[in-house]
Order: sequence, then C-alpha cells, then structure tokens
Amino acid sequence: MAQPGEKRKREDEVENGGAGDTEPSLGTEHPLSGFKLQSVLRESARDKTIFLHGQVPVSGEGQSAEDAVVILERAPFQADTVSRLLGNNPELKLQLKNDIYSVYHLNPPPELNEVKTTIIRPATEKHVKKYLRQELYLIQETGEDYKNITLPFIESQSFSIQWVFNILEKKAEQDRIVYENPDPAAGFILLPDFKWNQKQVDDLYLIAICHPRGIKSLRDLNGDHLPLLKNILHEGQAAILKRYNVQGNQLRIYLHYQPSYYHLHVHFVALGHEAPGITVERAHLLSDVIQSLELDSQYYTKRALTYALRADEPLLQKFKEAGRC
Ligand code: GTA
Repeated sequence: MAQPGEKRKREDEVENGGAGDTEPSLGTEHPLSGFKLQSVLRESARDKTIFLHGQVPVSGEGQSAEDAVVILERAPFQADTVSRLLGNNPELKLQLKNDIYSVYHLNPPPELNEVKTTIIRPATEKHVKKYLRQELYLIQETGEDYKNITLPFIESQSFSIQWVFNILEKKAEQDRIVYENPDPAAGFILLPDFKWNQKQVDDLYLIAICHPRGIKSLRDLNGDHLPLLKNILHEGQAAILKRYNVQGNQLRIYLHYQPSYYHLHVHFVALGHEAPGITVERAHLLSDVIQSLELDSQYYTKRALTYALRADEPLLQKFKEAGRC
C-alpha cells in the first residue's frame, strides 16, 4: 500500500494537473502488472462492460501500490471481419439443437477477440466514485444556484483537465487529430474520443475541444461564442463526412451539462449508437444551444438546468445544505 502521504501526493498531482503534462511514455512495463482487484464498480451484461477498481504495485517503491480503475468492454463486430470469423470451419461447440434452431460456442482467434481496455492510473477517489453504480437524484439548478452553489464547488474540486491541455498543446494524441481550426477564439481540435476504438463507424465517437480557455461549460456560453459553436458544428460535420463518410444528419452532436471536465467540448456520436450520457437530463444538442443563444445571448446564464447527481456526490450535499433539494 502507498503511505498515506505518498498516495495523497499522487492524487494531488492528478487532480491539479501536476503530473502528466507531457506525452506519456508507453514504456515496456505492463500497466496492470500485479493488479489486485478491490471491487467491481459496475457491470452491464447488455453493454458487455465491466468497471473494476483495483490496486497496482508501483515499481521501485517497495510495498506501495496505487489505485486503478479498469474498464473492460467487448469490441463491436466489424462487418469486414465476420466472414474471417466464420471462414475456414472455425471450431463450433454445439450447445443446443431444436428443429431448425441451433446455438454454438465459437472461440475466435485472438485478433478477432479484442477486449477494449481503458485504464485510469493513478485513479483518485473521485474516479472510483464516478464509475460506481449509485442511485441518482434530479436537481434543478437556477442561474442563481449556479453562481452560489455550483460554481464555487467546481472551482474547489473537479477533475484535472491536464489531458485536455495536452491535446491542445500537441503533447498528446497529436497523431489522432482529425481536424483543427487553429483560431484562438473560434477554433477547436476534433479527434476520436477515448471511448471509440475507430474500427467501425457504427459507434463513431469524436470530441471537439475548443481552443479558447476558461469556457467551463454550457453555463459560460453567451452570444459571443456563436462563431465558435457554429464552427464546431459545421466544420466538425464536414470533417467527419470527409474522413468517415458519415453525414451530418446521422450524427448526434451535443454538450453535457454537467460535464466531467470543465473545458468546453462537444460530443459527436453516430446517431444509431446509444453512448453513455445521451439521456435528456444530460445531453444538450449543439444545434439547440446555438438557436437558444441566437434568441437570447444570455440564455444559459438565466435558465434553470436540470441534471442528475449521484447519491454520494458532494454537490448534491451542497444543494441539500442550501435547502435547494
Ligand atoms: N481522446 O484522454 C482522453 C480523454 N479523457 C480523459 C476523457 N475523454 C477523452 N478523450 C480522449 N482522450 O466522452 C473523453 C470521454 C468523454 C469526454 C468528456 O472526453 O470519453 P464529459 O466531460 O461530458 O464527461 O466528456 P463524461 O461524459 O462524464 O465522461 P465519461 O468519462 O465518458 O463518463 C460518462 C459516463 O459514462 C461515466 O459515468 C461512466 O459511468 C459511463 N460509461 C459507460 N460506459 C463507458 C465506457 N466504456 N467508458 C467510459 N465511461 C463509460
């Protein structure tokens, strides 16, 4: 186990962006070497995913270990590889046969049996809680609530956005950039999201990260940001059409409120893909956001926004203390 002081230091570095400000070295060491499972945070048979919390020994630091969150997800089938999967008489083990119906076990070769593995290491307590399945509660946040409760809270504690700066400064993921408008006020970088393995467009998922700094979320947007938002919408659609041949009207393009990371970014997801976070209490279509700001440039500073918070989220506690839920 890490000594409390050591472990807290690493958490501080992650939360405050003190570490990881350069392109990470992929190294030769297995990132999960010695992984010890602590708990299953959540699992979904439907999505074929499991979220794990574990500890990994820190090399060269004796007995110390750091927390890790590992997300395992079965990769979707790809139309162009299924014939390879079935060709050459693969081994099929019969499970059930009834009339014209039969069910088999098929063991695919390793290259067709990918498990997408996302590792967050060192993970903070906040990361662990984020993926833990919990009861949710809706709150309605007015513009005043935002100023009095939410803003002070997100200024005091939120996930580090160092990974965002790494992308904007070309210190990480530079080779993955699909499109960039370099304008400092109205430009952005479009690249594949963490969640997409880029092997099939059925679950296409990209994010546009805006160049200007300091726009935390939907709440900070006003009429002055319309050129930025329109660039993201139109240039993002055009870039995706060019690179992936997916039409703009087959994309769900939205912002999260609340987001996890407070630097403005927009999600571009294949319309047919039910990605996490597309529910009505979280996703705001970019085209609707643009229209609202065209009608009233202060729309998002005034209107009440409804969203869900997990039972143990400190922000929910702040709303309770203020008698707002
Ligand atoms: N390219 O380093 C990165 C990176 N990081 C750290 C985050 N993202 C990154 N992309 C690149 N490089 O779509 C992506 C995230 C996300 C976006 C941030 O940036 O994948 P957000 O600020 O609106 O936050 O978006 P959001 O949506 O909460 O983030 P996230 O992590 O996607 O979590 C959403 C919820 O979905 C979680 O609570 C989780 O429980 C659930 N979920 C379900 N399945 C998955 C899955 N396979 N992977 C991750 N989360 C999942």
